[in-house]
Amino acid sequence: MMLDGCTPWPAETAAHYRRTGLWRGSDLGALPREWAAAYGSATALVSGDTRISYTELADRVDRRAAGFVREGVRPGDRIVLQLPNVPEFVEVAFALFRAGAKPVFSLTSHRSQEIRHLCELSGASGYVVPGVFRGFDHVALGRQIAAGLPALRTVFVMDAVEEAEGSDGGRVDVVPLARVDGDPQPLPANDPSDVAFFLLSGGTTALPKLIPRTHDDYAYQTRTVAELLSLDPASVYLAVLPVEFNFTWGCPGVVGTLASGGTVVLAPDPTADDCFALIERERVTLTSVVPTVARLWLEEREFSDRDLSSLEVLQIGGARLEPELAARIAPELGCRLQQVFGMAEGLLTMSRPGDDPHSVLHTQGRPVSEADEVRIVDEQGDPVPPGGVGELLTRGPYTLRGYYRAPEHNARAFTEDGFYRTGDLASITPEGRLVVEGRIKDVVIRGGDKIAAGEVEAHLLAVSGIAAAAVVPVPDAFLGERIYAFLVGRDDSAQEPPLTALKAALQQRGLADYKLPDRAEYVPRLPLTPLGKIDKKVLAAAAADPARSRDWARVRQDPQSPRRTAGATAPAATPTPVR
Ligand code: J2J
Repeated sequence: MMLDGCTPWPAETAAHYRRTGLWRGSDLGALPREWAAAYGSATALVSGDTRISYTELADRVDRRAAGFVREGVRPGDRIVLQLPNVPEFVEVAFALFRAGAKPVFSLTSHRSQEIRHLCELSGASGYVVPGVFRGFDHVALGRQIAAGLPALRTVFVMDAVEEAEGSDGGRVDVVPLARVDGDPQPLPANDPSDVAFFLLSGGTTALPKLIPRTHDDYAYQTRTVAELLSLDPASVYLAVLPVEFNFTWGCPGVVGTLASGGTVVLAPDPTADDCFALIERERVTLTSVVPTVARLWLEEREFSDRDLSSLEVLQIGGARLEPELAARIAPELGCRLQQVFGMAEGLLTMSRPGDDPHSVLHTQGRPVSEADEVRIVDEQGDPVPPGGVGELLTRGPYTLRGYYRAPEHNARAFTEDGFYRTGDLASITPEGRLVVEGRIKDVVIRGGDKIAAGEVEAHLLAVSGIAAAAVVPVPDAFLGERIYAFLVGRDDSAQEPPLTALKAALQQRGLADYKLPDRAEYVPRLPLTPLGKIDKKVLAAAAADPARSRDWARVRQDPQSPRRTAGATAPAATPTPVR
């Protein structure tokens, strides 16, 4: 049985995946014990000076699982998990799987807006935090959120905290992780087709969506990718990006490496200094980064005398990789480049060892599973001719069939026959390799971080002095894209808030820093398409070229004109289509 609010695969499809051996009846919570039986004293995790063997990891997971049960965590409970790249992340995630609870993976950069939404949407009963991390007090945030959300009963905190009473009036329990400990006890096994945890969607909507991942589908994904990369006990994976990112967690990442008996090294941050030192010290063989981090590393390489010769494969994905950057990887870092196109929703494509050099530089490779189905369709949903560009649709054994508790959004995001509309534009080469050509979804990809334009716009509109807002990506040599906001000030406002004031207001509202606009431009009104929607193509072109004329902003609204504008005089929310 799947958790309520999730969409299962159709029964006959699930039966097919089982019959063909893709889904093997896995239980993620049972894995650490199975791994310990196979790999025992080998090193599973490295973090700073701490080294944890497979046996120790399984013991810690068992004790923590018992501890969570003692603290009232029950099968089916949702627990928001917000920890940095530390062993506790891995231990807590597996302990929660073991206890049948479902962690909701959140970024450490998330603030009150995101966390409150995640807690509310998931109905979380617990929230796991680092304490004070990078100057931000997550315990205080937990108390503040719990004060308005009765379902949230416990904040579990990694660092020691003073037992101060906070804004919740003492209603919420603040429990140090050190106390989440108990003698191992037999716990019921998980149903392999049930949800194991939730990933966060890169999102196209104003509020982020939750992606349910099942035990069987995630075990299949990680196993398949680990096999594709021939991981074995000699493999050493460096977790550079946040562990909660699907790329780092399971592509093959942490889970795939542990399943292969290898060693996972946790990097505290992606800087070249720290990562090169770890690659040298731990003889790292594989790691995964976004293009921005790869660029940073290439810039630092000539100033570093670290020995990177152990590194065999560098996976790069999460954002468009410029062929110019791709071409520098093998010669300058001395390892093989693997392009990865992926999404927390499922589908992964990647180049393979032995692929011809041209395709490694210019394509994102083939789907990892024979059972992945991909379609490229035009605006009507009809297949484009072979090689043509269109929207990428996909379904398969590890691609979701529906977001959690989002029936209306699901009706738009999936076709009737269960294909997920990715919002990415792609083409397929005659050899079956995917080439990402752009996207139609309203998202900015900034250094690999996904920012839903609609989410930032909604917050901008709540800032005083702003009547209309449109957020678009603007190309950037280092981050790939930055966030550019076009704003229309209110007629009645004495002054339009400058960028610094805008950012401060958004931070004040509790929006994560990575979503703050990098630039803002005030215009008298926003351009509209003939159908009355804000014309983001026009805005994106204008953002990319400050010298480009802003005609649409100057011309007074003319009901006869095919290109209309929205702003103070015509609010973006209620445009009337031109006939
Ligand atoms: C262009 N755009 C890309 C690529 C992802 C592995 C790797 C990445 C992700 C990820 C992931 C891209 N070129 N190579 O989960 O396991 C954009 C697309 C896609 C969106 C998904 C993994 N690789 N993208 O990035 O859920 O627009 O997953 O739909 O964060 O990133 O973002 P996310």
